Amino acid sequence: MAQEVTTLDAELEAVRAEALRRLDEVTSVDEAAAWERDYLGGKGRVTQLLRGLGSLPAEQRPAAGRATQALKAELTEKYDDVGARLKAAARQQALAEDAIDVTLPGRPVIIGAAHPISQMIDELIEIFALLGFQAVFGPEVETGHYNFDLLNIPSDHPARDVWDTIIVESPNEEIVLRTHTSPMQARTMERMQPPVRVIVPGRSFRFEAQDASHEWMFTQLEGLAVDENITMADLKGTLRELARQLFGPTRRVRFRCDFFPFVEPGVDFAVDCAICDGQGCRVCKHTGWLEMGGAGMVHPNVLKGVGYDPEKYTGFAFGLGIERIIMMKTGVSDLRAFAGNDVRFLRQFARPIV
Ligand code: FA5
Repeated sequence: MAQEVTTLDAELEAVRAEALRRLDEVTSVDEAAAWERDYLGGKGRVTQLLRGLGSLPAEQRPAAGRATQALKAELTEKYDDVGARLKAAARQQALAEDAIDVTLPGRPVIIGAAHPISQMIDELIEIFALLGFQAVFGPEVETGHYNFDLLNIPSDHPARDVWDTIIVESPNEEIVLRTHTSPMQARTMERMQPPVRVIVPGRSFRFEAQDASHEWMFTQLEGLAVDENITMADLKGTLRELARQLFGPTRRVRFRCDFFPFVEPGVDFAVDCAICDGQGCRVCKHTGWLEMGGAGMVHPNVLKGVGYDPEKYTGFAFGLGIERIIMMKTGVSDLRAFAGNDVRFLRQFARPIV
């Protein structure tokens, strides 16, 4: 009997010594969990000893039970101490790794910006809103009917060849990429009765060789005003005001005769160069003038074509190149840069978003 107790005491002491030695070697939360499994878990050494108590003679069980429970309590306490210490150390380390150095400079935030053409369209819309014009938008893929016929350019008219048209294949109808924003003249007049005052910003397309001032895709701004008693003086006043708003209050505007089938009379209009004050420079090609676009009084045939009475109503129209305006304002010398998607170029025009 005494033999068995002695054996159990020796075993308890052996388990204790081994457990404490191994606990001393534990350096991580994972290792501590493994230690607990080995000694205190369901199949752990101390649990096995407790289960074995039942096989002892009844009179020995109380003392053996107390001794084994005492071991369990001691090991549990030691394990809790070590576990708490390791958890605290792990948390400290995680905090140290996640620490933010608030004295470091912030990372720059790259914010997108509107394309210079979009910015100019916005500016033009604002200028014309003050002059009583409303902005409308139209399709970039057009029928020959709107792009030509209703603009007094019938299919046998030689002027139809002037616009180098990109034709979209279609067996039944002539479909083109609009060569200018002028088709929106007829589309607008078909939809509304005078007084009409609209501008139409938008892309236009021509089958044209590209160079520093020509692109196959470019942006125009169309203008149209139709009412009773509209005269050439209204056209000139409107374009002069546009030039001053864009380039400064002292700018002068020049009108010279030109031909467009949908206006009569037709003019081209230019503004004196704001960069050299009309003295002649690289941007104005030493002429002192910058060409802005074409204009004129709406041709009576165009008014008739949309059902307006040309005896009652008159109107003016103009069309200008938006890239060219930006070039005049900024001195950019190659129009191809606008569609080139080089962010270094585009970034120069970025305005803070407010
Ligand atoms: C027209 O397109 C007429 N629809 C303008 C018009 C409207 C006249 C209403 C009368 C009444 P034009 O082909 O000249 O006209 O083009 C007008 C402007 O568009 C030009 O002055 C130029 O600034 C711009 N433009 C024309 N072709 C190109 C091109 N290939 N690349 C860049 N800009 C162009």
